[in-house]
Amino acid sequence: MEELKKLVIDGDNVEAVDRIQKLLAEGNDPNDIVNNALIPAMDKVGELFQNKEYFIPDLLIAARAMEEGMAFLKPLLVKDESSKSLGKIVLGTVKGDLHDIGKALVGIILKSAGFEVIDIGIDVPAEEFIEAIKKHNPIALGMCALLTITMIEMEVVIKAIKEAGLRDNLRILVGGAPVNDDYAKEIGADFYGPDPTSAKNYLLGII
Ligand code: B12
Repeated sequence: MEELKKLVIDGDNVEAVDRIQKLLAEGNDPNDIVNNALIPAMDKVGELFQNKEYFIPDLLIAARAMEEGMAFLKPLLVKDESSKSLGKIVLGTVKGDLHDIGKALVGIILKSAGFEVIDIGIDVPAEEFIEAIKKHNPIALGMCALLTITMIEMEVVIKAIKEAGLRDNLRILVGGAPVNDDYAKEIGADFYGPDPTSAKNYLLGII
């Protein structure tokens, strides 16, 4: 696990996927690989970036290694999609924000729990959230923001949802590193989750 973590930090995507294959062959659980190696690796990358030891290209190549690792593990984390859906969830990262990894992980875990996940991507403006809610009629919306300057978009989206008359039957979940419980309450979201499992448990509790 430590080796895999280092490979992701170094951005060595080829070796990282190779190491994941070895860990799986040794009998490791795919969830443990995500939680004990991939996520801590990105935390370390963030720390290096903050300390100015890493720059944008370093972030990008580490993110690529993380994404390729996740793409490899995804089929093992997601349950048989033919089973009946527990409900639709629309997921997106707010306008101005290009961070994809955390949201994608939330999507994988919710899918594996049996929800139908409609991931509408990154840099999503309020109008596109509204369109997706109208089109898919989900039981919940999950919004992600990783930047302090983009988290305010979550409030914009919630206001637009209210104005469009779509708030009543919709649970709104928010997450991402700068977001917390107080902020979620302040903007009128229903739930703040620090990780995908808390979101999954919340949703399982409301259906
Ligand atoms: C990888 C990364 C990037 C990559 C993203 C690639 C990609 N495809 O996603 C790239 C290089 C593009 C990038 C760009 C930038 N980044 Co950046 N990035 C990161 C980094 C290192 C890791 C983020 C990550 O993927 N973490 C791993 C995932 C699994 O964790 P997560 O996203 O937090 O998600 C978890 C939870 O939060 C939760 N969750 C997430 N979403 C949701 C949603 C719901 C509904 C729920 C319930 C839960 C939930 O579950 C997830 C799994 O546990 C972080 C540092 C960090 N430690 O967060 C900086 C960081 C977020 N970036 C930062 C910055 C400053 C930038 C840039 C502005 C840099 C620049 N000068 O250009 C740009 C902004 C671009 C933009 N407009 O968005 C800062 C933000 C500071 C701030 N507070 O505003 C950070 C914190 C780095 C730092 N320490 O300074 N970045």
